[in-house]
Amino acid sequence: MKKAILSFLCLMGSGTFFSPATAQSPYIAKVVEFRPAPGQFVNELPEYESGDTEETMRAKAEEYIAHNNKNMISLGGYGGYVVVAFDHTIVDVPGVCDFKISGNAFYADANPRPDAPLGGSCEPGIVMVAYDRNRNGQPDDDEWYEIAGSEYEKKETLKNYSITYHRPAPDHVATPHPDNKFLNDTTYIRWNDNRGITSYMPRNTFHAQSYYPEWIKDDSLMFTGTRLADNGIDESGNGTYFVLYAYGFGYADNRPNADTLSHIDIGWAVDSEGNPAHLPGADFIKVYTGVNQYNGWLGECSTEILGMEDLHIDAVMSDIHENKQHVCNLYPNPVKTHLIVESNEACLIEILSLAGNRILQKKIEVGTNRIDMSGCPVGIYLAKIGNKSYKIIKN
Ligand SMILES: [Ca+2]
Ligand SMILES: [Ca+2]
Ligand SMILES: [Ca+2]
Repeated sequence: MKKAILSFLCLMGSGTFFSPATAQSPYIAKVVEFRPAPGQFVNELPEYESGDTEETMRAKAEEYIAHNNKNMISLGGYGGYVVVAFDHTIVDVPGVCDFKISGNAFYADANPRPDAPLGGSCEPGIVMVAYDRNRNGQPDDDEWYEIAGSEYEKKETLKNYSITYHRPAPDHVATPHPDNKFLNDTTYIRWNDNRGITSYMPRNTFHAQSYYPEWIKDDSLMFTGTRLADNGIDESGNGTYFVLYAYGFGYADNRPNADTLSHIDIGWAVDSEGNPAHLPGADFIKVYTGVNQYNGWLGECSTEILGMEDLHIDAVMSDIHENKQHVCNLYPNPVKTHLIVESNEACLIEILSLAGNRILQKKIEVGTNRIDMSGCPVGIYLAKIGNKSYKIIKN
């Protein structure tokens, strides 16, 4: 008996253990950084008040979108971004989407023809993920990986696009549009990009507040990233009716929240060379407005965010193989009947009781394996796969 306890303690010492799933929240725990580009909803969503700083605006953005609060923040024009953190690592369960981002995208036609392009107000944001490799809870030295959505490989998608916006001078004089009564300043926010273009974000009559983030002290703001092709089309031909079309998948605020095409798979993450990142999961998510387009009276394309959600809070990040050799995921936790084991390697799994007794031993294959635990009493078990062990809760 002594020997059994001793070997169990050794197992405890060498294993990787996880808190019960109930301790974790599926929603955003923290806004790490909020830096919108200029835009017609900036200084309103969230509201800027005199004296606000980068920190107080970060806290306001957090109050808006963390913990399923579901208030809306706007990232402004191209490049504006928000970085959020969760209270756990969102596990990349192989082959399925792992989290969703809620925005305010909608289709103009609620019942479109099956063959019709889906459009309305779709304002796609590029999604990036980071895994907290040094486990310090901060997105510091951790590499960011882009979610390669449906447009990633297209030639119209610009990589390493940079834009700089300039705060209007205090003595700035507005230039109203000669024909469009809704645009009261066509030279409002000057911007230039790294493709040699200089242009302006106009001001419209619907939003009278400053469009440049008031709490930012710098007189210019630079953003760099991937730029998607323009998705807005003036269907009227006379500037009265713009439709902003949805891209396929892999973007924020691009598909209505109820559409599963708004869900994101961490498995789509790629490094800066476009190679699959093979992350065990994501601790931090960044979203930035991915289109640089001004759609007449509708204003600039701006990604909006209401919240994010881990789609499988019970998934267990069981094994973190930095060498990318053996990847294994176990879920759900707690287990009701079957433990699901996704493995990229054929190997043995052993289930042990807390007393160290072997309950079962089974060979698992590459892919999805279902381990029947319906005959096991409620309690805590250890799954041993290769030289790693994982805590399993059976209820
Ligand atoms: Ca996945
Ligand atoms: Ca870190
Ligand atoms: Ca939007």
